[in-house]
Amino acid sequence: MGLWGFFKSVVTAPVKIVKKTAEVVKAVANKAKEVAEAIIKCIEETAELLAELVKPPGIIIGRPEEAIAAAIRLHNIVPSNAYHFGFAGPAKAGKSSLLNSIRGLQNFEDGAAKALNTECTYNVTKYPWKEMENVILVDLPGCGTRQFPSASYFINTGLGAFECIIILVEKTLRADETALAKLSKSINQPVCFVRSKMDQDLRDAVMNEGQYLEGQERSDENIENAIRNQANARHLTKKIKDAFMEEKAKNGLSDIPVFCISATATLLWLFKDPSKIKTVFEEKELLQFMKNQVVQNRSR
Ligand SMILES: Nc1nc2c(ncn2[C@@H]2O[C@H](COP(=O)(O)OP(=O)(O)OP(=O)(O)O)[C@@H](O)[C@H]2O)c(=O)[nH]1
Ligand SMILES: [Mg+2]
Repeated sequence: MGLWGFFKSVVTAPVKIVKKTAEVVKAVANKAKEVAEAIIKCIEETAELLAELVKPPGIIIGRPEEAIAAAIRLHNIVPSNAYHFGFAGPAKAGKSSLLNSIRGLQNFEDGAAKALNTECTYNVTKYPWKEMENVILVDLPGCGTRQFPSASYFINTGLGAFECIIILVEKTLRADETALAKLSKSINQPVCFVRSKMDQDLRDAVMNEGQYLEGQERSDENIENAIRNQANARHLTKKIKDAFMEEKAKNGLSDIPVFCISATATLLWLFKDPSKIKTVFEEKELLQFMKNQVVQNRSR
């Protein structure tokens, strides 16, 4: 069965999200083989996630009633009616941008969550994922600010009500994020760390640190080639991930996954025009994680 046939068989209502698949596959086919294959895997993972999300939600398994009752009151949501994915973490780590990218929106577009260097998210806001009414992406303010101190962030933002929490992290894992993850774990809530902006890191590594250019002239062409090189993206991802693994282990959080991704350079274009993707990071793994939580933690 071809890719298009595969989509058709697993996705019905939200098919628009992947409706341009035939053109997409053609565009992808023109890219370097390794990147093209990785993009196709991301698209497949998206289709599988969507196929799970079109099913009626059912009940969340294993979450203590009392732990989420207050949070449900706070958000006026009923978890058995919808899947809610919460995007939490420190200020400016890329929460709103990731949410927008998954919705296929650039930060400046109508309907996108505000995500600018100069503008912060101050309220908990729910966004539907495309036309799927039962899938809500929840944009949260940054934690550890004067308005949202870390100690009360989990309770005050009602994080316990959500399907799972995606904690965006900055360059290193800090006490605020580890505390959030521990609270989430304590109520059997799935949680993961996401290190976004990997496109920026790869660009910085090449342009400012001279990495991945060994023995080559620093010409614009060589720099651009190094940024478009999947082996370099893979190498940098491993390096950053290894550092996080160590931090997680020190904090007793080895079981919580970390995904290194680029929201604006990969996920956004995956949902808009995959031919624009330069390299992939761990976007497929993040989508896979979201799917697995829905499969494992719902009684349907
Ligand atoms: N290059 C690049 N820039 C990104 C990425 N994700 C976010 N940014 C930029 O980082 C800045 C902050 O992103 P936001 O999405 O507003 O971060 P936030 O965590 O929602 O911020 P607050 O709501 O204020 O806490 C913006 O200028 C984004 O354009 C990414 O994956 N790649
Ligand atoms: Mg924000």
